Amino acid sequence: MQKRTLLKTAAAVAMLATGSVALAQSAPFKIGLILPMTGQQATTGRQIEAAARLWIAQNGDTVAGRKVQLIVKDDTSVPDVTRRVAQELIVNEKVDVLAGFGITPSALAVAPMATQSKTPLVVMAAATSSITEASPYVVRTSFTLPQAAVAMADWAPKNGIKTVVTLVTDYGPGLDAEKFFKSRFEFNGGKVPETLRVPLRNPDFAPFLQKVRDIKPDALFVFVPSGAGAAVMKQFGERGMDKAGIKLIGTGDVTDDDQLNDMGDVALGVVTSHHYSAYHPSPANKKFVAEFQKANKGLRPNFMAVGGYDGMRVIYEALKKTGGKGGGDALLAGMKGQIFESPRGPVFIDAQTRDVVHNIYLRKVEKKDGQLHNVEFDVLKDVKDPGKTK
Ligand code: VNL
Repeated sequence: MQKRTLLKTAAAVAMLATGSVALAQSAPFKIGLILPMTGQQATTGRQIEAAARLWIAQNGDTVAGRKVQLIVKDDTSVPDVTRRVAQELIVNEKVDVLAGFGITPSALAVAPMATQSKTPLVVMAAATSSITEASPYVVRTSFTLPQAAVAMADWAPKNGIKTVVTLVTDYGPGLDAEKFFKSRFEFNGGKVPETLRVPLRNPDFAPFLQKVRDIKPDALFVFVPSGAGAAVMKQFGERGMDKAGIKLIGTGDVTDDDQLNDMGDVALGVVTSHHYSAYHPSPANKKFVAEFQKANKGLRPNFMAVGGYDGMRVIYEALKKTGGKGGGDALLAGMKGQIFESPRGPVFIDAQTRDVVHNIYLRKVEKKDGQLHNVEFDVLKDVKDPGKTK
């Protein structure tokens, strides 16, 4: 009798010690990945899903003994749909983490639900500065528009650009880009005679570009979300803006690697500021690009892919730190302060702001081996979001 009890106790102790075994048999760790898989922002969804799947292929689908399950949901980049999908994922699927978020309005729509349910929300794409302040459960692995825009506003006046017209998409990230570019550029002695805003849905750039032609500034500064850059570039060329002596500058969203190679020679020489180029010369990036392309019929990864890939790392590392247990607050604590080498370069998740700190590169579009690339020529190290009020 005594012996049997002892054996039972020993078995129970062994079970506890190998908690990972018990956890592997328990519910999977669910990541609800909400992305625009169809509609105007579909390239962002495609890039991030491909990157998340690459991360899992490279790192396995078990973390600290816990099986990881990725649940991808299409929100068509309509915030009401994002909200509904997030609700389903939280209530029915009981996801451990929410991730993705192609555009700012989608991230903002779900932030209060993350707070209420204590679910970490990993923003992999959206880039308006204020998103991280919308909930203490938001962690960001993409970038912020102020990070990129300020770098361009410092570079331009040192390179013969004294007057600039800004052209941005009329919502969160565009307004951040306009505000931070303009104020820093004017502080540096530059002039901004006009600020133009185009709608997010079905933009027609032609009338705006005509206006820019008439004003004839040294340069046009552009922010459009990933996926819209090729249309801007095409019309910029068709209207002979470059031949009229107007330079195109902007944040790297306009020379997005997803589309850059098909933009044609009009893109040659365009200078942008951004955190990621597929041409970044580090070994880590070369490996990332090669394996991404191999898994996706030659598709070149863009900055969205890197936001997704790094987001998966942040989730995996946090889960590891909890020994596979998870839990909203424990995961969040494990995400804060992470430091790692990303394909973009060194990355730090600021524990105070939960926002990404990384290098911002100045890049020029050049032809390399017959392909158009954003070739980095200067770097600002460890740039924090200049948009934070706290
Ligand atoms: C956002 C910012 C979206 C930058 C983007 O592409 C982008 C956003 C879809 O915050 O909505 O390139």
